[in-house]
Amino acid sequence: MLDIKKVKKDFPILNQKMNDQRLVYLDNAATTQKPKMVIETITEFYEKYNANTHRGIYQLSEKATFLYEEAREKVRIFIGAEKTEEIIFTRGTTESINLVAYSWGRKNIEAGDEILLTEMEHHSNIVPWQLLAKEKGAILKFIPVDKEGKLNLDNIDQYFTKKTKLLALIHVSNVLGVVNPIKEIIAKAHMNNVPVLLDGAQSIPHMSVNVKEMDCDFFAFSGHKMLAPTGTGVLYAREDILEKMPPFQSGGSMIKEVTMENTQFEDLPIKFEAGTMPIAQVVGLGAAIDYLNSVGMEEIWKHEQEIVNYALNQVRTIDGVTVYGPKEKIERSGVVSFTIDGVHPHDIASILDEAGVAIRAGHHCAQPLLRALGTEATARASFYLYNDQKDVDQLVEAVNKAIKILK
Ligand code: C6P
Repeated sequence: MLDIKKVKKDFPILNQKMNDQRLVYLDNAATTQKPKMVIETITEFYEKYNANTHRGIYQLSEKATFLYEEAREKVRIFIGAEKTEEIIFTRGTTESINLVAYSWGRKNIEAGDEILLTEMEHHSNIVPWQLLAKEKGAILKFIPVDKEGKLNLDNIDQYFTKKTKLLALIHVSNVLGVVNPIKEIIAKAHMNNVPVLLDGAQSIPHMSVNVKEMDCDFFAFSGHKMLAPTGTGVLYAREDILEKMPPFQSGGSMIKEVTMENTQFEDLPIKFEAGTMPIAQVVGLGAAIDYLNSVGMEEIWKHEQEIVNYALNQVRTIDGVTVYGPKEKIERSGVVSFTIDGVHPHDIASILDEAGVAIRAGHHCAQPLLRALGTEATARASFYLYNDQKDVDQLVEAVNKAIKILK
């Protein structure tokens, strides 16, 4: 069992009032709060070790490089990758997916090829492929969701053709918390010789993830959704794939030698890390991984199951509230998306804010999914390891208040 009181104390921002109420932060799918350990690591970095990496022949730079590369090794172990060369630092999930679309996509996708996505995707895993498809004359295909928002996988083989060059899909939905049966989907894709890119933005913060066991070819995620600073993200890809990919951005750092005509690129992973990277933030990501490991990913997942089910049981019984997503009790990450009949979700979020409860309202950057669910916007409460039943109670009380005021 998680000691939530102790966990909460690790997050200074939570120890404050909002509109004279206890702050209840339930927008964790957007970004998470940072524990003291991460904040102190960044401060310590700037106070003691700040220098540019992979360049300086002096101790400070060597120390900064060591800490940066140590964070890469922590990421490697955390996601179960084989080699540190397979871990590329980016600004976040969005940049990781853009890297693949720009570099791998431009090299491998031709006119008439098909890129398979799903209707559940975040815009970050749609728009880069739309741009690539337009440029190359390729075709985007979508695995649909059913009325409840689960992928319709009854006859998954029908989606793969000889022209399918990539399956890019979300691991856990940011709108519904639905966990896709990724191992089965990847096995099917590989049987059809199709590589798979997984958007892990909403899985890696909440559950134990192993890229080797899942057997994905690419795995993209953001540090800031797993307690790390903003400006950090990761692209994992198998070394043999990365070796064949041309650089994404280019300039300083990612080169071995430049003449006026030509450039010899650095080895992996630096080949994909052009310019000065967010060094302190990456070191902070390493500290966030240490923190998550000290709590335990299994414990975090179990705790979120309890909180999300406690929340679902209560929110579902409120008159006039519609909760989106599968009705049966399934494993889902800590997300509850809901609407109140006749009330715009932005109005719900404003009233909840007055009650100290921070949630997100809108389309959650997943408009095709929301349309498939028959709505344009929802209110979304998303939980993390520092949320407890008291937080859910404050949410439910605030929703009831919103109904009284708005209806
Ligand atoms: N979803 C949300 O409130 P970035 O912004 O690059 O760190 O992450 C993009 C992204 C990609 N995939 C999924 C599944 C996501 O949930 C997100 C970010 C936030 O739901 C902000 S829109």
